[in-house]
Amino acid sequence: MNRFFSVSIITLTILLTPGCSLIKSEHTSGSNEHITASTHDDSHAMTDRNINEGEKESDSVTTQAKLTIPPNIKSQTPVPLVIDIQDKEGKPIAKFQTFQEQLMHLIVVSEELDFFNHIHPTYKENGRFEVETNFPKSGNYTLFSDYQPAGGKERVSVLKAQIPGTNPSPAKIDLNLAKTFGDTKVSLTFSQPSLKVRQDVTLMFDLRDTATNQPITDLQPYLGERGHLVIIKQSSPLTKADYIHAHAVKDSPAGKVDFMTHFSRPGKYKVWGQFNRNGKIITADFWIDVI
Ligand SMILES: [Cu+2]
Repeated sequence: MNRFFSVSIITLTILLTPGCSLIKSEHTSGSNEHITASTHDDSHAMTDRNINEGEKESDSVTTQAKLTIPPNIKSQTPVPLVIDIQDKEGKPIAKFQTFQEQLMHLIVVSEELDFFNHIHPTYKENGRFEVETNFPKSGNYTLFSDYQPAGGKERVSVLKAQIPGTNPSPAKIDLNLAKTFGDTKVSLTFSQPSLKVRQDVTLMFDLRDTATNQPITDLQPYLGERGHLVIIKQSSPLTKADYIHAHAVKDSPAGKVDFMTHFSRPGKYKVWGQFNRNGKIITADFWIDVI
């Protein structure tokens, strides 16, 4: 453990209630000059009714995720990440439930949302998960760690890492909804003429083979579903409230994958749809505007 140190942020995640999450962030100070974590406070005011409604006693456990990475990390070099899931007192949470075929889903994004990585840390023991990732450039990164303690609900803890160097320029926002990703042409349409807050909306992905322009016929389940969609609101700094993981609608015609979701705040959002074409994962990313 000597050459490891803790990145200076611990996020306490309390009670994920459906459609509404309550987060308490606790910040400890870091001592390393090469990596710091930005502080943020994404506490939400919620009523007692929301907190208690439908919550079982067994799920009232507060969990926190702690990220440990080696000092002097560089961009474009594999970085070993250690994520410890603990209760409020810092005792390891030892048992997790598999959901979407994994014990933990980890989404790593750059603060500008131009980099996205969806990886699955390996569970060691005593609440510890390990994985390697690559940070492509200097700047701030947010890691959304998605896990489900045994007997509890799915939780998302937010972790931060910083790669030293020049600050990257802000993302260029391209609202084009049709793009080609290798041998797949992907276009995105919506159930409504425009995406409005506080409405249930369906995001519809149409996947065609680049060579034939016909709907793809080799779509396989990816992590047990027709596709996965991660949606993150453009914000600085990024917080738990900016993260949405949408589930694919079960039935849709060949070459089409639909996701239902809901936006509570207006703004620019980046979406990453992930699909399995015969073992090859396609990540189709788009910017969308919610009014
Ligand atoms: Cu995953």
